Amino acid sequence: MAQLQTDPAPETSEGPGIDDYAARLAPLNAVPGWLLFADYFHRTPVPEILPAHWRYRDLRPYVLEAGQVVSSEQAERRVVTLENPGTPGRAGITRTMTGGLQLVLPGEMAPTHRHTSSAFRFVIEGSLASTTVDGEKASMRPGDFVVTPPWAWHDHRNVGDLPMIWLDGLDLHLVNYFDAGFFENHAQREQDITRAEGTSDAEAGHNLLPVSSTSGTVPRSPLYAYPYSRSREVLDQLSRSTGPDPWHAYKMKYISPTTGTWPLPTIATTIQLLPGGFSTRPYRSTESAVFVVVEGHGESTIDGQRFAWEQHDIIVAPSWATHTHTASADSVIFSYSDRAAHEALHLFREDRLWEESR
Ligand code: GTQ
Ligand code: FE2
Repeated sequence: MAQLQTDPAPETSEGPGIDDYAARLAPLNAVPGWLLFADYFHRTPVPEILPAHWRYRDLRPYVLEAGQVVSSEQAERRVVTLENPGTPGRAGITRTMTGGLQLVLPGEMAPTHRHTSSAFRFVIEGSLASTTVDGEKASMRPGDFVVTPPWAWHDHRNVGDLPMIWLDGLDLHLVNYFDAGFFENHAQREQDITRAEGTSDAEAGHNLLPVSSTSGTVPRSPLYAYPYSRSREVLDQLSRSTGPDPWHAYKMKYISPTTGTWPLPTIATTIQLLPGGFSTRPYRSTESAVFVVVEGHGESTIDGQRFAWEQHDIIVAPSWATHTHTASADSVIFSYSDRAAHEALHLFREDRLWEESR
Protein backbone atom coordinates (compact mmCIF):
# COMPACT_ATOMS: atom_id res chain seq x y z
CA MET A 1 0.00 0.00 0.00
CA ALA A 2 1.31 3.44 -0.84
CA GLN A 3 2.58 5.29 2.14
CA LEU A 4 0.65 8.50 2.95
CA GLN A 5 2.89 11.47 3.41
CA THR A 6 1.43 13.93 5.89
CA ASP A 7 2.17 17.66 5.94
CA PRO A 8 4.58 18.82 8.61
CA ALA A 9 3.01 20.78 11.45
CA PRO A 10 2.42 24.47 10.57
CA GLU A 11 5.46 26.60 11.32
CA THR A 12 5.08 29.35 13.89
CA SER A 13 7.75 31.83 14.94
CA GLU A 14 10.33 29.06 14.67
CA GLY A 15 9.55 28.56 10.98
CA PRO A 16 11.61 29.49 7.93
CA GLY A 17 11.87 33.21 7.11
CA ILE A 18 9.56 34.70 4.53
CA ASP A 19 12.45 35.17 2.08
CA ASP A 20 13.27 31.47 2.24
CA TYR A 21 9.56 30.61 1.83
CA ALA A 22 9.21 32.95 -1.18
CA ALA A 23 12.38 31.56 -2.78
CA ARG A 24 11.09 27.98 -2.52
CA LEU A 25 7.65 29.01 -3.86
CA ALA A 26 9.04 30.90 -6.87
CA PRO A 27 9.96 27.79 -8.98
CA LEU A 28 6.28 26.81 -8.79
CA ASN A 29 5.38 30.16 -10.46
CA ALA A 30 3.68 31.38 -7.32
CA VAL A 31 4.27 34.18 -4.81
CA PRO A 32 3.08 35.12 -1.29
CA GLY A 33 0.11 37.26 -2.36
CA TRP A 34 -0.28 39.02 0.95
CA LEU A 35 3.02 40.81 0.36
CA LEU A 36 1.87 42.14 -3.03
CA PHE A 37 -1.61 43.39 -2.25
CA ALA A 38 -0.31 46.85 -1.35
CA ASP A 39 1.07 47.21 -4.91
CA TYR A 40 -2.30 46.50 -6.51
CA PHE A 41 -4.99 47.82 -4.20
CA HIS A 42 -5.19 51.58 -3.79
CA ARG A 43 -7.55 53.79 -1.85
CA THR A 44 -8.11 55.77 -5.07
CA PRO A 45 -6.76 55.25 -8.63
CA VAL A 46 -3.02 55.75 -9.20
CA PRO A 47 -2.77 56.50 -12.92
CA GLU A 48 0.55 56.26 -14.75
CA ILE A 49 -0.54 58.83 -17.33
CA LEU A 50 -0.14 62.55 -16.65
CA PRO A 51 -2.26 65.61 -17.36
CA ALA A 52 -1.09 66.75 -20.81
CA HIS A 53 -1.60 69.43 -23.46
CA TRP A 54 -0.74 69.40 -27.17
CA ARG A 55 -0.83 72.73 -29.01
CA TYR A 56 -2.27 72.25 -32.48
CA ARG A 57 -0.25 75.22 -33.65
CA ASP A 58 2.96 73.30 -32.82
CA LEU A 59 1.80 69.93 -34.19
CA ARG A 60 0.22 71.07 -37.46
CA PRO A 61 3.44 71.69 -39.44
CA TYR A 62 4.62 68.16 -38.56
CA VAL A 63 1.33 66.60 -39.56
CA LEU A 64 1.58 68.35 -42.96
CA GLU A 65 5.26 67.35 -43.27
CA ALA A 66 4.23 63.70 -42.90
CA GLY A 67 2.66 64.17 -46.34
CA GLN A 68 6.18 64.46 -47.78
CA VAL A 69 7.73 61.76 -45.60
CA VAL A 70 5.32 58.97 -46.58
CA SER A 71 2.43 58.38 -48.97
CA SER A 72 -0.93 57.33 -47.54
CA GLU A 73 -0.53 54.11 -49.59
CA GLN A 74 2.82 53.26 -47.98
CA ALA A 75 1.76 54.27 -44.50
CA GLU A 76 -1.66 52.52 -44.74
CA ARG A 77 -2.74 55.16 -42.21
CA ARG A 78 -0.64 58.33 -42.08
CA VAL A 79 -1.08 59.27 -38.44
CA VAL A 80 0.93 61.38 -36.02
CA THR A 81 0.24 59.53 -32.77
CA LEU A 82 0.09 61.48 -29.53
CA GLU A 83 1.88 59.87 -26.62
CA ASN A 84 1.06 60.66 -23.03
CA PRO A 85 4.22 62.03 -21.35
CA GLY A 86 3.63 59.69 -18.39
CA THR A 87 3.88 56.61 -20.63
CA PRO A 88 6.38 57.43 -23.40
CA GLY A 89 6.98 54.76 -26.06
CA ARG A 90 3.56 53.18 -25.55
CA ALA A 91 1.60 54.82 -28.37
CA GLY A 92 -1.23 55.83 -26.07
CA ILE A 93 -2.79 59.20 -25.31
CA THR A 94 -4.17 57.47 -22.18
CA ARG A 95 -3.65 53.93 -20.85
CA THR A 96 -6.61 52.57 -22.82
CA MET A 97 -6.92 54.82 -25.88
CA THR A 98 -4.91 56.12 -28.81
CA GLY A 99 -5.18 59.65 -30.13
CA GLY A 100 -3.65 60.62 -33.45
CA LEU A 101 -3.84 63.22 -36.18
CA GLN A 102 -4.41 61.58 -39.55
CA LEU A 103 -3.48 63.38 -42.77
CA VAL A 104 -5.14 62.58 -46.09
CA LEU A 105 -4.13 64.81 -49.01
CA PRO A 106 -6.49 65.80 -51.86
CA GLY A 107 -7.07 62.79 -54.11
CA GLU A 108 -5.51 60.31 -51.67
CA MET A 109 -7.12 57.18 -50.35
CA ALA A 110 -6.46 55.14 -47.21
CA PRO A 111 -7.13 51.48 -48.14
CA THR A 112 -9.90 49.27 -46.74
CA HIS A 113 -9.30 47.24 -43.58
CA ARG A 114 -11.08 46.24 -40.38
CA HIS A 115 -10.14 45.53 -36.80
CA THR A 116 -11.82 44.57 -33.54
CA SER A 117 -10.78 47.89 -32.02
CA SER A 118 -13.49 50.53 -32.04
CA ALA A 119 -12.46 53.78 -33.74
CA PHE A 120 -13.83 57.22 -34.46
CA ARG A 121 -12.81 60.31 -36.42
CA PHE A 122 -13.36 63.87 -35.30
CA VAL A 123 -12.58 66.25 -38.16
CA ILE A 124 -10.18 69.09 -37.34
CA GLU A 125 -9.61 70.78 -40.71
CA GLY A 126 -10.02 70.39 -44.46
CA SER A 127 -12.87 70.80 -46.90
CA LEU A 128 -14.44 67.43 -47.65
CA ALA A 129 -13.53 63.80 -47.07
CA SER A 130 -15.48 60.61 -47.18
CA THR A 131 -15.15 57.52 -45.09
CA THR A 132 -16.88 54.33 -46.11
CA VAL A 133 -18.10 52.07 -43.30
CA ASP A 134 -19.42 48.63 -44.32
CA GLY A 135 -20.37 49.77 -47.81
CA GLU A 136 -21.93 53.13 -46.99
CA LYS A 137 -20.11 56.37 -47.63
CA ALA A 138 -20.29 59.28 -45.17
CA SER A 139 -19.09 62.82 -45.84
CA MET A 140 -16.74 64.40 -43.33
CA ARG A 141 -16.43 68.12 -42.77
CA PRO A 142 -14.77 70.01 -39.90
CA GLY A 143 -16.43 69.22 -36.54
CA ASP A 144 -18.11 66.05 -37.83
CA PHE A 145 -17.90 62.92 -35.69
CA VAL A 146 -17.89 59.52 -37.43
CA VAL A 147 -17.64 56.11 -35.77
CA THR A 148 -16.12 52.88 -37.06
CA PRO A 149 -17.69 50.06 -34.99
CA PRO A 150 -15.64 46.95 -34.15
CA TRP A 151 -14.90 44.76 -37.22
CA ALA A 152 -16.50 47.20 -39.71
CA TRP A 153 -14.68 47.58 -43.05
CA HIS A 154 -13.47 51.15 -43.50
CA ASP A 155 -11.51 53.29 -45.91
CA HIS A 156 -11.06 57.02 -46.26
CA ARG A 157 -10.75 59.40 -49.18
CA ASN A 158 -10.04 63.11 -49.49
CA VAL A 159 -12.54 64.37 -52.05
CA GLY A 160 -11.91 68.06 -51.32
CA ASP A 161 -9.16 70.41 -52.40
CA LEU A 162 -7.46 70.98 -49.01
CA PRO A 163 -5.41 68.62 -46.84
CA MET A 164 -7.75 66.81 -44.42
CA ILE A 165 -6.65 66.41 -40.81
CA TRP A 166 -8.80 64.57 -38.33
CA LEU A 167 -8.32 63.13 -34.88
CA ASP A 168 -8.52 59.34 -34.68
CA GLY A 169 -9.32 57.71 -31.35
CA LEU A 170 -9.14 53.93 -30.91
CA ASP A 171 -9.61 51.67 -27.88
CA LEU A 172 -6.55 49.76 -29.12
CA HIS A 173 -4.77 49.29 -25.80
CA LEU A 174 -7.92 48.15 -24.02
CA VAL A 175 -8.58 45.55 -26.73
CA ASN A 176 -4.96 44.39 -26.65
CA TYR A 177 -5.06 44.16 -22.85
CA PHE A 178 -7.85 41.61 -23.29
CA ASP A 179 -5.84 39.85 -26.06
CA ALA A 180 -8.84 40.36 -28.31
CA GLY A 181 -7.16 42.16 -31.21
CA PHE A 182 -7.81 40.98 -34.78
CA PHE A 183 -6.99 42.90 -37.96
CA GLU A 184 -7.34 42.23 -41.68
CA ASN A 185 -6.95 44.01 -44.98
CA HIS A 186 -9.78 43.83 -47.51
CA ALA A 187 -9.11 41.95 -50.75
CA GLN A 188 -10.04 45.15 -52.59
CA ARG A 189 -8.18 48.36 -51.91
CA GLU A 190 -11.48 50.20 -52.10
CA GLN A 191 -14.57 48.34 -50.87
CA ASP A 192 -17.74 48.28 -52.97
CA ILE A 193 -20.47 50.78 -52.18
CA THR A 194 -23.58 48.77 -51.26
CA ARG A 195 -25.77 51.43 -49.67
CA ALA A 196 -26.47 54.97 -50.92
CA GLU A 197 -24.99 57.81 -48.89
CA GLY A 198 -27.48 59.08 -46.30
CA THR A 199 -29.25 55.72 -45.82
CA SER A 200 -28.17 55.24 -42.19
CA ASP A 201 -29.06 58.82 -41.41
CA ALA A 202 -32.53 58.45 -42.94
CA GLU A 203 -33.10 55.11 -41.19
CA ALA A 204 -31.83 56.05 -37.74
CA GLY A 205 -30.94 59.74 -37.47
CA HIS A 206 -34.39 61.31 -36.99
CA ASN A 207 -36.22 59.49 -34.18
CA LEU A 208 -37.67 57.16 -36.78
CA LEU A 209 -36.64 53.58 -37.54
CA PRO A 210 -37.80 51.18 -40.27
CA VAL A 211 -40.84 49.39 -38.80
CA SER A 212 -39.20 45.97 -38.92
CA SER A 213 -35.86 47.20 -37.65
CA THR A 214 -34.17 44.82 -35.24
CA SER A 215 -31.39 47.31 -34.54
CA GLY A 216 -32.34 47.50 -30.87
CA THR A 217 -31.60 43.81 -30.40
CA VAL A 218 -27.97 44.11 -31.51
CA PRO A 219 -25.57 46.37 -29.67
CA ARG A 220 -24.17 47.95 -32.82
CA SER A 221 -25.34 51.50 -33.58
CA PRO A 222 -27.32 51.86 -36.83
CA LEU A 223 -26.06 55.45 -37.04
CA TYR A 224 -22.42 56.30 -37.50
CA ALA A 225 -22.12 59.91 -38.71
CA TYR A 226 -22.93 62.89 -36.49
CA PRO A 227 -22.57 66.15 -38.44
CA TYR A 228 -21.30 69.20 -36.56
CA SER A 229 -23.96 71.47 -38.03
CA ARG A 230 -26.59 69.59 -36.02
CA SER A 231 -24.70 69.17 -32.76
CA ARG A 232 -23.70 72.85 -32.83
CA GLU A 233 -27.31 73.86 -33.35
CA VAL A 234 -28.40 71.72 -30.39
CA LEU A 235 -25.79 73.34 -28.10
CA ASP A 236 -26.81 76.77 -29.30
CA GLN A 237 -30.51 76.07 -28.70
CA LEU A 238 -29.89 74.69 -25.20
CA SER A 239 -27.73 77.65 -24.22
CA ARG A 240 -30.57 79.96 -25.17
CA SER A 241 -33.33 77.94 -23.51
CA THR A 242 -31.75 76.45 -20.36
CA GLY A 243 -29.16 77.34 -17.72
CA PRO A 244 -25.67 75.81 -17.64
CA ASP A 245 -24.88 72.80 -15.45
CA PRO A 246 -22.31 73.97 -12.86
CA TRP A 247 -19.90 71.12 -13.71
CA HIS A 248 -20.50 70.65 -17.43
CA ALA A 249 -22.18 73.82 -18.76
CA TYR A 250 -23.92 72.29 -21.83
CA LYS A 251 -22.49 68.81 -22.34
CA MET A 252 -24.24 66.26 -24.52
CA LYS A 253 -23.35 62.63 -25.16
CA TYR A 254 -23.39 61.17 -28.64
CA ILE A 255 -25.69 58.16 -28.58
CA SER A 256 -26.85 55.24 -30.62
CA PRO A 257 -30.56 55.89 -31.28
CA THR A 258 -31.48 52.27 -30.58
CA THR A 259 -29.69 51.80 -27.26
CA GLY A 260 -29.79 55.38 -26.00
CA THR A 261 -26.20 55.11 -24.93
CA TRP A 262 -22.70 55.58 -26.36
CA PRO A 263 -22.39 54.67 -30.06
CA LEU A 264 -19.24 52.57 -29.46
CA PRO A 265 -19.05 49.82 -26.83
CA THR A 266 -15.96 51.12 -25.03
CA ILE A 267 -15.52 54.77 -26.02
CA ALA A 268 -17.66 57.56 -24.55
CA THR A 269 -17.88 60.69 -26.70
CA THR A 270 -19.39 64.08 -25.89
CA ILE A 271 -19.75 67.59 -27.28
CA GLN A 272 -19.87 70.53 -24.88
CA LEU A 273 -20.49 74.26 -25.04
CA LEU A 274 -18.82 76.53 -22.47
CA PRO A 275 -20.19 80.08 -22.72
CA GLY A 276 -17.53 82.82 -22.73
CA GLY A 277 -16.63 83.76 -19.14
CA PHE A 278 -18.04 80.50 -17.72
CA SER A 279 -15.96 78.38 -15.30
CA THR A 280 -16.93 74.81 -14.51
CA ARG A 281 -16.93 73.62 -10.89
CA PRO A 282 -14.24 71.04 -10.04
CA TYR A 283 -15.02 67.54 -11.29
CA ARG A 284 -13.30 64.19 -11.23
CA SER A 285 -14.22 60.74 -12.49
CA THR A 286 -12.56 57.39 -13.16
CA GLU A 287 -12.51 57.92 -16.94
CA SER A 288 -9.26 59.06 -18.59
CA ALA A 289 -10.57 61.88 -20.76
CA VAL A 290 -9.25 63.56 -23.89
CA PHE A 291 -10.58 67.04 -24.74
CA VAL A 292 -10.38 68.56 -28.21
CA VAL A 293 -11.06 72.28 -28.58
CA VAL A 294 -13.40 72.71 -31.54
CA GLU A 295 -13.99 76.45 -31.14
CA GLY A 296 -12.86 79.16 -28.76
CA HIS A 297 -10.10 79.58 -26.23
CA GLY A 298 -9.68 79.38 -22.48
CA GLU A 299 -7.84 77.41 -19.83
CA SER A 300 -8.15 74.24 -17.83
CA THR A 301 -6.69 73.30 -14.48
CA ILE A 302 -5.99 69.59 -14.05
CA ASP A 303 -4.63 68.39 -10.68
CA GLY A 304 -3.43 71.93 -10.05
CA GLN A 305 -1.65 72.29 -13.42
CA ARG A 306 -2.87 75.12 -15.67
CA PHE A 307 -3.17 74.71 -19.44
CA ALA A 308 -4.13 77.66 -21.65
CA TRP A 309 -5.79 76.32 -24.81
CA GLU A 310 -6.70 77.52 -28.27
CA GLN A 311 -8.75 76.09 -31.11
CA HIS A 312 -7.82 72.47 -32.03
CA ASP A 313 -5.62 71.96 -28.96
CA ILE A 314 -5.84 68.57 -27.24
CA ILE A 315 -5.81 68.04 -23.46
CA VAL A 316 -5.81 64.94 -21.24
CA ALA A 317 -7.29 64.62 -17.74
CA PRO A 318 -6.25 61.31 -16.11
CA SER A 319 -8.54 59.20 -13.97
CA TRP A 320 -9.56 60.88 -10.71
CA ALA A 321 -7.68 64.13 -11.52
CA THR A 322 -9.77 67.07 -10.35
CA HIS A 323 -10.26 69.50 -13.23
CA THR A 324 -12.02 72.72 -14.19
CA HIS A 325 -12.42 74.55 -17.51
CA THR A 326 -12.75 78.29 -18.00
CA ALA A 327 -13.79 79.65 -21.39
CA SER A 328 -12.53 83.12 -22.40
CA ALA A 329 -14.86 83.13 -25.41
CA ASP A 330 -17.78 80.83 -26.31
CA SER A 331 -16.02 77.48 -26.66
CA VAL A 332 -16.98 74.05 -27.92
CA ILE A 333 -15.11 71.00 -26.66
CA PHE A 334 -15.33 67.47 -28.03
CA SER A 335 -14.22 64.75 -25.64
CA TYR A 336 -13.65 61.03 -25.61
CA SER A 337 -12.80 58.60 -22.84
CA ASP A 338 -13.00 54.98 -21.70
CA ARG A 339 -16.15 55.78 -19.69
CA ALA A 340 -18.32 53.47 -21.82
CA ALA A 341 -16.12 50.53 -20.79
CA HIS A 342 -16.13 51.68 -17.15
CA GLU A 343 -19.93 51.73 -17.16
CA ALA A 344 -20.20 48.32 -18.82
CA LEU A 345 -17.84 46.87 -16.21
CA HIS A 346 -19.54 48.70 -13.30
CA LEU A 347 -16.38 50.70 -12.59
CA PHE A 348 -17.50 54.23 -13.28
CA ARG A 349 -17.39 56.73 -10.38
CA GLU A 350 -17.55 60.50 -10.38
CA ASP A 351 -17.38 63.38 -7.90
CA ARG A 352 -18.90 66.81 -8.37
CA LEU A 353 -17.02 69.18 -6.06
CA TRP A 354 -17.94 72.74 -5.20
CA GLU A 355 -14.47 74.03 -4.32
CA GLU A 356 -11.05 72.75 -5.24
CA SER A 357 -9.98 70.65 -2.24
CA ARG A 358 -6.42 71.04 -1.07
O1 GTQ B 1 -8.20 55.31 -39.95
O2 GTQ B 1 -8.51 53.19 -39.92
O3 GTQ B 1 -5.16 56.37 -36.25
O4 GTQ B 1 -6.85 51.73 -38.49
C1 GTQ B 1 -5.04 54.02 -36.37
C2 GTQ B 1 -5.48 52.85 -36.94
C3 GTQ B 1 -6.49 55.24 -37.83
C4 GTQ B 1 -7.95 54.18 -39.49
C5 GTQ B 1 -5.56 55.22 -36.80
C6 GTQ B 1 -6.43 52.88 -37.94
C7 GTQ B 1 -6.94 54.09 -38.39
FE1 FE2 C 1 -8.69 51.40 -39.12
